[in-house]
Amino acid sequence: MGKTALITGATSGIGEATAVKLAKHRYNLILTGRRSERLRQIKQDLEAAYDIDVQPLNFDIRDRYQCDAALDSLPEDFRQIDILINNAGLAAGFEHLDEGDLLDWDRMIDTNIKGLLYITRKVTPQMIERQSGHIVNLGSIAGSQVYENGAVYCASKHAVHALSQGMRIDLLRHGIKVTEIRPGMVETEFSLVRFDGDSKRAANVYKGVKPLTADDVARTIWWALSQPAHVNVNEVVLMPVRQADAFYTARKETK
Ligand code: NDP
Ligand code: 8X3
Repeated sequence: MGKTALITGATSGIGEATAVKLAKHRYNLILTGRRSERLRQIKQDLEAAYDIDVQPLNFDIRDRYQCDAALDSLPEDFRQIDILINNAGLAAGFEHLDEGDLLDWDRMIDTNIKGLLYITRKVTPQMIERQSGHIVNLGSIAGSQVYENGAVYCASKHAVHALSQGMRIDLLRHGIKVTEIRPGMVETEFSLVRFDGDSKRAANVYKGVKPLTADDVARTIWWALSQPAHVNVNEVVLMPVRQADAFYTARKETK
């Protein structure tokens, strides 16, 4: 029986790229997300290309009962989860706090913080039982910097930063590794979601700069996962060359 990784938010972007990377390294995969057709297609593609089994789990991570039911439904062969990639997340909206949409705030807090907690709470007991496992959380540079119009998203990633440190401390005595991956701008569906499908506004985010790709992040996740047993990568901050941090980006002139 090979090793198994659970990746939340595997229907696009970083989660999907990480699924491909781990499939290449012969991990069986549990892939989650709300878009069931995409999960079905990814399962089909990965099982055809690699000698692995993929178990799709179609649920909304904001709902703790759906999280429990989905994980409880796993077949016996998928119950030992060696790697958990807490990736599902989003930014919704881009305005000053006094004009923010409360539904957007709920979406971000419920997905990025509470969803991550629900899944982690469900998966860690069996890692503790085996005294082994590796949890990778998708943080962000927004986990230590706050920019205008992004207060709630940044707060949610500050929470991921705090939770990553807390998990590392609480799981230390069980030999469970915890890594936080904290990228700058990555071109995925992230900006399209943030701007509610406005592709022009989304494209503007990356104007004049070559952003990271989802595969760049997946490669970094694999690097952290493939260290020797006694080595833990606590965190990685990964940036496009022309972006220094949340505030300084050197954009090339474009027509
Ligand atoms: P994408 O929008 O491409 O992917 C987001 C994934 O999260 C999708 O698979 C989506 O699946 C899933 N997701 C969102 N909401 C829910 C939900 N309620 N229930 C279940 N799954 C959900 O964005 P990225 O790949 O860029 O984002 C992945 C992570 O990386 C996020 O945590 C993001 O904050 C972080 N990040 C992104 C950066 C960037 O610039 N792109 C930079 C730094 C961090 P579905 O819609 O099918 O449910
Ligand atoms: C996503 C990167 O800079 O848009 O976490 O917050 S940023």
